Amino acid sequence: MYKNAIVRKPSESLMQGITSATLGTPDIKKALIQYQNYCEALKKCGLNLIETEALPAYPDAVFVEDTAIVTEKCAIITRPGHESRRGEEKSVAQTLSHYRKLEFIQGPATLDGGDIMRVEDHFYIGLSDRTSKDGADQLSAYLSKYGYSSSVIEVGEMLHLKSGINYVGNQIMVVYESLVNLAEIEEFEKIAIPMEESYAANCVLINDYLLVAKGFDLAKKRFKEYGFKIIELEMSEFQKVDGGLSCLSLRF
Ligand code: CIR
Repeated sequence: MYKNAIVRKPSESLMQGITSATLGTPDIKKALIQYQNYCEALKKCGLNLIETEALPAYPDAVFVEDTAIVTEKCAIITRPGHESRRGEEKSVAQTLSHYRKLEFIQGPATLDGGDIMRVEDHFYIGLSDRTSKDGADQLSAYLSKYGYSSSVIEVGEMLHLKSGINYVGNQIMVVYESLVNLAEIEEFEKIAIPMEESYAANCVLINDYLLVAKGFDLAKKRFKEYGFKIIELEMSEFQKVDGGLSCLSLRF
């Protein structure tokens, strides 16, 4: 069970966030409402919210998930893969130091939390434009020091591993339809998300609830068939800067 979540209020600079999408510029007023609803959903899941201060100098700082990997025994502070995001991790480290022993990914290696997917005591590490082989090796060494195993997956075209593959408990993965036959996850049952709804693959199981992006009816139907208790959240303003549901918090 998760108890806590670190979140960060978006600032106006979100409009300058890194993006590959062509959905327009985020509207900060709407983004703040969506963020508030997200925070309410985390509370409904039973989490204590730890809100860190907005960081206007970092347009993508709202996506706190990328800055740390938190386990029961330690927190590993990342070195974000995109230069404009380097520095966001400092205030998260400060916050996490009250809860966990800290370890740090050392440069020039890079690693984004969005590339790290936990399945029980095993961690899948996505190798991507953001997460280097050296970053993956460092994380793997830290994890093994604390008794966790890990393995790597090539991320390919996606921004992050969890853009398209998410573990939702009970040996079930939510994946892009195009990834159902991926060898590294062959032992799992799959909920395949059609490519026209690919954004919905980034969902997150928090205690009793599955948080899913609003507006993806095929995906929603599939989640319901599996019996998940769903909380739907409008994510339009974060989607405009390539951010998904999992990226908006660090759960531990
Ligand atoms: C970025 O490109 O870094 C941000 N615009 C989006 C980060 C999304 N984070 C995530 O998927 N964990």
